[in-house]
Amino acid sequence: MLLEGKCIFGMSSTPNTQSVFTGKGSSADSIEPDQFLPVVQEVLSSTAFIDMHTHLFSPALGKLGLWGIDELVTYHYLEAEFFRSSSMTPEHYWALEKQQQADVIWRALFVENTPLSEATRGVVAALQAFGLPTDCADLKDARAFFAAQTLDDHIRRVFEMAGISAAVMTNDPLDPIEGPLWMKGLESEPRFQPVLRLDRILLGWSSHWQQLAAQGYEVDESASRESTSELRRFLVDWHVLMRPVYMAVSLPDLFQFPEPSILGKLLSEAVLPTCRELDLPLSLMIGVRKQVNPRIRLAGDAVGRADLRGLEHLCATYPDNRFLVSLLSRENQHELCVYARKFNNLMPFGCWWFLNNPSIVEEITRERIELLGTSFIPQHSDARVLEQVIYKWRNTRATLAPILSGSYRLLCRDGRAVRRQDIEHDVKRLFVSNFARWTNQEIN
Ligand code: RAT
Ligand code: ZN
Repeated sequence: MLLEGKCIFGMSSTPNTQSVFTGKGSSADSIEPDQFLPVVQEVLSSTAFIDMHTHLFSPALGKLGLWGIDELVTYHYLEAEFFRSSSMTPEHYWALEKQQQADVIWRALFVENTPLSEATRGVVAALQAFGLPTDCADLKDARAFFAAQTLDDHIRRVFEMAGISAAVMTNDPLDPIEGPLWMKGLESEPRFQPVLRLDRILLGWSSHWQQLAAQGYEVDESASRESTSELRRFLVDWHVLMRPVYMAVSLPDLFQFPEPSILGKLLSEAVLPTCRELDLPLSLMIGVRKQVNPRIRLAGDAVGRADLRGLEHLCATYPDNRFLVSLLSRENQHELCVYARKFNNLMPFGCWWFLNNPSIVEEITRERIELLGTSFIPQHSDARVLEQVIYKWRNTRATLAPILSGSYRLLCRDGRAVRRQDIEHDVKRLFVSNFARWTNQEIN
């Protein structure tokens, strides 16, 4: 039993009721249990995190980088909710201009209804963070505010408000807008770390191999042996252009490995060996069921439970590859922790997309701490619009604080004192150094 304010063994059946703290926990600087929550909150808010998966873009990538109120309100998470609260058809909605789309969503979700969902509350929180009204009939004031910002200062301010030092991007070399910008050569921007995203290549080879061919790589539709060695050359060349911190792909719930498919071949013969050669981790985001409702476009993807034997095979067969793994199905989360206990080349990360709600984040994070200690990465924002990092990271900190302090209370009850530096070490490991170590980045 935990005695309030005192970190001692209090079990009546325990013969020795004296403090049994030894080693690093025995000093006078140990924290009283009733102080765990405020200290954890303080450490969480004063630690700058690395946001290890977003869809944000550095200013050098121009209009790809989304920010401001119209983008916030037309986030695809909100579009999905809009069609539940409005009779407007998707076809009608897509024919509107961006500002008109934002206006109809604002009216349906924020004026005619109370914005209670996680995604709608996020917009409210972002407005409030800038001192903007949160219950206006229209978006006039918010538009005026964002129009008055200069992007570079705004990014600095937003990162500071979100408590992040860097955002990791998602960069597709075959994106028709993005690819040519990289080919011209882009200055590196430490606040935005590149990632070589491989979805078009790995999942859409039959309609994208021609793009590689046009860039001078000798590839063919059947992904012959020569093609896979040319794909390796392509990846190495793009590594030189982008300097990515990892390679990534989002995979369906039905993903299997090994399998006699183009995906299986490209993974085993090109991507995995190149990741080893370049010493880069591969991020696998598994469980998406693409376009179950194509009428609502980006909002039309769903989730399916995956069979993780493919992941087991990858971790077991390629011990020299490192895998960052996020799974979309809630039902897969416990298995992921178990696999992470078996394979130290597997780093679970984030509570992705439909999982990024406090109730589910809480459940998953508790489970991960209980099974993995601090050897995982609790969250990424997946932000698509710059200001989203403000609310997403605020919510993560708010959800994590009681979970972490609860873990310290249990540890304390079991006989180990906890000091502020222990908490600082743990928070840094979870939100900075696990990722930095995995991606070979120096941290101070
Ligand atoms: O969360 C999202 O915004 C999804 O649409 C996906 O982009 C997902 O995060 C991904 O990276 O594929
Ligand atoms: Zn994403």
